[in-house]
Amino acid sequence: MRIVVLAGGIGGARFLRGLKRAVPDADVTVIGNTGDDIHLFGLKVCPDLDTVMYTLGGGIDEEQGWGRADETFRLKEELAAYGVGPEWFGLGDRDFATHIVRTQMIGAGYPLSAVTEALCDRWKPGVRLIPMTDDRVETHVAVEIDGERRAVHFQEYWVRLRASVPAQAVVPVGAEQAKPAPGVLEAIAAADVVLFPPSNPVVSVGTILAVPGIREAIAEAGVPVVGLSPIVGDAPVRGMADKVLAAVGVESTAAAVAEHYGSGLLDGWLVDTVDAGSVERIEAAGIRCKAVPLMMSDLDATARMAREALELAEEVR
Ligand code: GDP
Ligand code: FO1
Ligand code: CA
Repeated sequence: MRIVVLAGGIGGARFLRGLKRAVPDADVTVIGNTGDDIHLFGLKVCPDLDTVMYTLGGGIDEEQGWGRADETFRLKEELAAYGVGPEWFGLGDRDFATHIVRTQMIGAGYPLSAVTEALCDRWKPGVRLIPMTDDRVETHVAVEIDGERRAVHFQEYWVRLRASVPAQAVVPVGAEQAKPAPGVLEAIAAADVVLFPPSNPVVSVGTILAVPGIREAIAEAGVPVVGLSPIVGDAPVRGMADKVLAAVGVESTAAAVAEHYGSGLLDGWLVDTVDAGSVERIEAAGIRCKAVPLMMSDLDATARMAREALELAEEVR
């Protein structure tokens, strides 16, 4: 079975681990979000691609969900001693190596998709990981600070400001001009099913869908498209997705997120059992819906979620 998954970082990566456990023989292509990418110290950092690569490759800091296990921060300390920041972004020594290799290869002329493939030669994530685009896309968030409206990089909004100021708009800068990376449209066209893991609907899945051609390819593939809600009990399970949902005028409920994607894109939607009361509303919007446990508390529970998603896909096929 050929499965295409549109993934952000932690939510996407953890779901993929369960999917691989549920269907070990499946041919999984992951289209990764690169809107979170940031250039720091002359290096290109791709948090969501790395989170997927490290999580599936066994290198992730399990508790934190991002960055490397067994990490140290000597380099960051030395940079800080020179007064060189930003001090609010924690790049570890092991992680730095990934960004150095990536930046060096990009400097030598390789596109990000080829670089990601090369990095995955080491990590062997067991899926094909393709960035949504080889072009530069950077999510910016419009905020008002001290009465002044300005746009900050997504990482500054998320990590430095901890989404503590209201987001007025979320803009994937460069997305309109971006082209899907080689293999993206081909994988979608060849897929048996497309899954939206419980990733952030705005700054993860939404950014991938903002690359012209991707949304259209999914709609035209004519295969079941099934998503899992990242919102459980009217709040994100972790992180601050409610803040960016508010910026696009969507309330933080499993039903509102399903309607935001819409029946033109989604065929099926899984909500958590605590949100069973919203199944009727979602089905009324033309999206087949089922309530099942959606907490990725361990690998078995996550594998059950993946099986439920694939079963729902069969029901709507
Ligand atoms: P990020 O790029 O690291 O923010 O990760 P993603 O965009 O892939 O996923 C973030 C989303 O995952 C958040 O909105 C969380 O609510 C959601 N999430 C995290 N853990 C769980 C879980 O156990 N169950 C569900 N349903 N959602 C989760
Ligand atoms: N998240 C944080 O909350 N603080 C950090 O210092 C931080 C550093 C970092 C470094 C590399 C990386 O791949 C991810 C990192 N993250 C950090 C996570 C990441 O910025 C965000 O959680 C996601 O991009 C949000 O979607
Ligand atoms: Ca992310």
